Amino acid sequence: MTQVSLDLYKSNFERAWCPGCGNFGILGGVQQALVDLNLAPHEVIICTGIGQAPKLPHYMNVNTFNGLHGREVATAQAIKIASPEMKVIVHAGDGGAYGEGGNHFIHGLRRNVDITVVVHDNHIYGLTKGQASPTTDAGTITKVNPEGVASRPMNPLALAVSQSTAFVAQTLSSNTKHMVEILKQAISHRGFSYVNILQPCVTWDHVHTYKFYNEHTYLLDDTWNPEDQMAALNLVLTPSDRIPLGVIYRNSKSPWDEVTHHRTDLSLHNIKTEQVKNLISKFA
Ligand SMILES: Cc1ncc(C[n+]2csc(CCOP(=O)(O)OP(=O)(O)O)c2C)c(N)n1
Ligand code: SF4
Ligand SMILES: [Mg+2]
Repeated sequence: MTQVSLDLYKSNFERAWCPGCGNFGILGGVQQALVDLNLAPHEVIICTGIGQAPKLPHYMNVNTFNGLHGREVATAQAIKIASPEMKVIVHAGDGGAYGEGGNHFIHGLRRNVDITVVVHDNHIYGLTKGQASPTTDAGTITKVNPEGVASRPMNPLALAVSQSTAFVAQTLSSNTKHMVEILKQAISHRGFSYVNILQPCVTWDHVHTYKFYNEHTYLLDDTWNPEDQMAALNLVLTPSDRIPLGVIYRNSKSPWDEVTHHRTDLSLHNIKTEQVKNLISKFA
């Protein structure tokens, strides 16, 4: 099989992101990961909702389903079940994934359909001009929180580890090498793979800057065992000003298609075929 080239994924659409936005790095990273995995654009579909992060597939040559804000995990699961041969990837913002789509995210973690969910965590609602999202730090002042955000931020990594999610990782939009490696592992892993990408929003968030991440992040090294769930939970629950990057937790539990296949020998495709045959027989 010939090697897929980066040019296949390139598009000429104008990119409506602020200069310096972390989304540029993520766009380059996901394209490189798909090329490294030798996946052609027709084998991949990226599902998104609304936001700055969800614009990503508009700027590359790939199949896209752009649906409602926060509903991207639901559509991605349906597409994967109907088209198991496709690589199905979600790109969502922290607002869409953890706020408006929080319910889909939680149940996606435990349902374990074989999709990859990439969250561009910029700790803010970027598109709608800087309101607090579920991951905004308590005390942050925004236009709608003049006295500071009162709620504590959500801990989505801890949530994912606690639900025995198949693959849980964190990376940084400006560390291309690390991000590409993590995305490749996530896309290749069977089951629900979740990657939280720390992404500076240079317009609305003046705390989580490139400098901040350079000073506060560190790479998990070879001594880290991502199969130790309790250690992973301890890592992401323990308050620290040092932020880990790497595969935090993974397991090889049977994904949804294997579990359901064991329960019935009627695959979705067979059901569809039977229904079509019945319909045809009515009109024959
Ligand atoms: C159900 C619903 N709620 C709210 C909105 C308005 N809305 C669109 S994008 C957005 C915030 C996007 O923030 P995030 O998901 O973090 O993505 P970012 O723009 O930061 O990448 C909101 C509140 C909407 N379109 N639909
Ligand atoms: S508002 Fe923030 S997230 Fe949106 S394009 Fe600008 S820098 Fe990026
Ligand atoms: Mg956001």
